[in-house]
Amino acid sequence: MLSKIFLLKRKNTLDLNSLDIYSYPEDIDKKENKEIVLKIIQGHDHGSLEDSCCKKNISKSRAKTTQDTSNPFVISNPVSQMIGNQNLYTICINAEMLIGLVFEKEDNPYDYREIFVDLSNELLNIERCCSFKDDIEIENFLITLFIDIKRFGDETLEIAPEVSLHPSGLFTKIFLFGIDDVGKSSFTRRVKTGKFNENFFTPSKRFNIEYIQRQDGLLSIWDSPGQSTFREKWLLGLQDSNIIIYIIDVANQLRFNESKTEFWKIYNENDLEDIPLLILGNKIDLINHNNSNNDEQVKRTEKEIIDFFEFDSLQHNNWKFVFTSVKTSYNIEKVLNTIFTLVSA
Ligand SMILES: Nc1nc2c(ncn2[C@@H]2O[C@H](COP(=O)(O)OP(=O)(O)OP(=O)(O)O)[C@@H](O)[C@H]2O)c(=O)[nH]1
Ligand SMILES: [Mg+2]
Repeated sequence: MLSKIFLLKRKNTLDLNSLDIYSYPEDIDKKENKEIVLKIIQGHDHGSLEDSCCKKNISKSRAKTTQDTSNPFVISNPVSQMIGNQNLYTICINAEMLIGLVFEKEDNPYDYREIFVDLSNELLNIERCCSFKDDIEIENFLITLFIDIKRFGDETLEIAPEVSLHPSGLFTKIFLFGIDDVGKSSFTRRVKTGKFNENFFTPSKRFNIEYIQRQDGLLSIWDSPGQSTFREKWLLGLQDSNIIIYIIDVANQLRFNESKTEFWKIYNENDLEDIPLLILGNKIDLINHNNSNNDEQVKRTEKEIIDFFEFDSLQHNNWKFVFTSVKTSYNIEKVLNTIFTLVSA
């Protein structure tokens, strides 16, 4: 389990005794022992934080990007180090700073290789959340990186062995997509844990893969990130799916157009006719229906949504629309049964 994150940054001098040190949630070395810090820097690819660790990559990147400044931060490959009893994993940024993760002794830092590099790149070069000029900005960046990597470790790594150890019955890969904020991660959590929390989830930044053993077989839910910058990753998760689930937030009509465009973009660009499709109209609890003729209103709303999204024009004979509320659990069990019905049809 990840226990700490730290950042070592050269001040404006080449003197390694004069570094800015940030760490979260605790100091990397309570005794402020400079020796350890120097050993960490030395241990990173025999680096000195002056030139060696990623200078080569920087010059390559500068040569390539004289007009293109899209990736101002060059991120080196992570290096695993054991210093004393500290299990460390460090990357070098722009040959002037090191970011380090501190793990429990029994952890394998290489499990975190991809997430460490991808997330650092995402935060620094896509979201551009930190320019390293301001202490608060640096601290916020470190906390975000720490929380996201820890979440990956807690959720993905602990769950992964279940698949190889206990697969039984039918295996179904579910690709869950939809624009941001519609409830994909909440749905996945509800199915996995039975829980719902109004403000639990931050927007997803990568695929969150959950395995759920049901009587009818093992489900693998690929909960995708819905924000526009991440939608190009959808195609990666779509491969080899047994069913695709598209989620709409029925209470947010202002975003129906955007949701419709994104759905048809994926549908038209890929051969999806043969894959079962389940469309969920989520957050039905937020629509105020008059109790006396609830059923009729629900049917009318369903028709309006299907008309608006033009789902009737799908070249598909194996699709269904179901209203859900992840919040109240309305139709969640029905969705799970429908998944098995559609997949085995
Ligand atoms: N009222 C209501 N709120 C819901 C429901 N499902 C999810 N929410 C809320 O909607 C918000 C967004 O939910 P998420 O599950 O994070 O949405 P997401 O689709 O994973 O969003 P991205 O990860 O950004 O793509 C959260 O505040 C949830 O609590 C629902 O059925 N009813
Ligand atoms: Mg999400």
